[in-house]
Amino acid sequence: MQTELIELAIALVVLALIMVVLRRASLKSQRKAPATAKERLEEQPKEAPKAVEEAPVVVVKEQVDDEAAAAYKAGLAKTRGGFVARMGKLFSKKKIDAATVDELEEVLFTADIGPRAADRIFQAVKSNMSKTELEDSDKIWAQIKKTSREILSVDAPPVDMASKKPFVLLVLGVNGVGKTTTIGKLASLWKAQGKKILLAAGDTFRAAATEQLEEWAKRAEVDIVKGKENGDPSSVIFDAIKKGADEGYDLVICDTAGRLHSNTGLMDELKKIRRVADKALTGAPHETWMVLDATTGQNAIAQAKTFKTDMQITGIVLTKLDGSSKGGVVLGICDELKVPVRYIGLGEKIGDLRPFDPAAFVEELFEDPQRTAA
Ligand SMILES: Nc1nc2c(ncn2[C@@H]2O[C@H](COP(=O)(O)OP(=O)(O)OP(=O)(O)O)[C@@H](O)[C@H]2O)c(=O)[nH]1
Ligand SMILES: [Mg+2]
Repeated sequence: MQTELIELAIALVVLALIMVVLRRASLKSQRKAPATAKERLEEQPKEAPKAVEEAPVVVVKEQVDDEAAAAYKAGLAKTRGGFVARMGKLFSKKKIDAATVDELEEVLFTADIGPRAADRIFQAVKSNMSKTELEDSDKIWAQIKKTSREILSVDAPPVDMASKKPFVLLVLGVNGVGKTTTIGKLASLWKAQGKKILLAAGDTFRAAATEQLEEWAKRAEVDIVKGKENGDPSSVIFDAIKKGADEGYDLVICDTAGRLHSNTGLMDELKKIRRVADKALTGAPHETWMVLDATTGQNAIAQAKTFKTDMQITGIVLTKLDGSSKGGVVLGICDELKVPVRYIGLGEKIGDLRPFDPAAFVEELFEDPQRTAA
């Protein structure tokens, strides 16, 4: 009897244990599916909110990229509508004859790309392609694009601004080409990349030049060193470079006048600026960029040639492509000067500046609707 009682007690204890285990399991499974939104949020892994935050950023970035691509396309519309459209018309049929190839010569030589670049492209087609290839407009079009890419891809190392502190960039060019505007755009671009930037108002010749640069400095939220009107531009640039070095600036961008009383005067002044910059910081200026106005067509090539002899130009900024059908001049500039185009200006606003990428430029320029439709 006593043994039976003990066995009954053991069975009851086991039963109670089983019930406790079953109850716990049931509670656990209930907790797995949170009932309220708050519970759901609390149950989410720590990374979840981050993913939610990141999503709109991606969308905004895509929008910006789309807008930038559209602005780039629009900026090149006039040039695309010029000599590129004339070539596109020639090659709008798939199969063409020898006469069409000869017409290409005329279009190239009357385009604003300079005779050397025109000849280089024409010879790449006429002399380097087989008879059967010359009947195929797609092949010719591809050859024109390939040669243009080659002309534009001037062999030059990328600008390493971090290699010097401060890195000194001298900007020059004839009057009205867009030097001051370009400096404002560059300052804004590089400031957004986290650089500490100082502008030097080296155009003391024109009354409003300093105020104009000051306005750009405000827009780009960077600092500026100014001199007196009709003062010595070299001394402004000297002071700016010294300040740049003393106060830990990453970059000093120097504006210069585009016109003096005579052109010889301008060249001498610019040479003096170079010497003085080197005195302020040995090796400065580290880059000298010439700004050229695309609307002036082949005149831009002539200007660059004149300056290159005396001024050791290391880069070109081609402005006003948005207002010109003569943007093909960039081919002539690269071919004749062998100086890389660093940036292109596509409008008057602070964001209307793009780094120059030969492959992307050729793709945009030669995207001809007439050929695409053919
Ligand atoms: N459409 C267009 N206009 C531009 C561009 N870049 C500059 N400009 C305009 O060109 C004009 C001259 O620009 P500035 O920056 O003053 O030229 P600058 O070379 O400094 O002129 P100077 O100081 O007189 O030698 C201004 O009206 C600018 O807005 C561009 O890429 N596109
Ligand atoms: Mg200016």
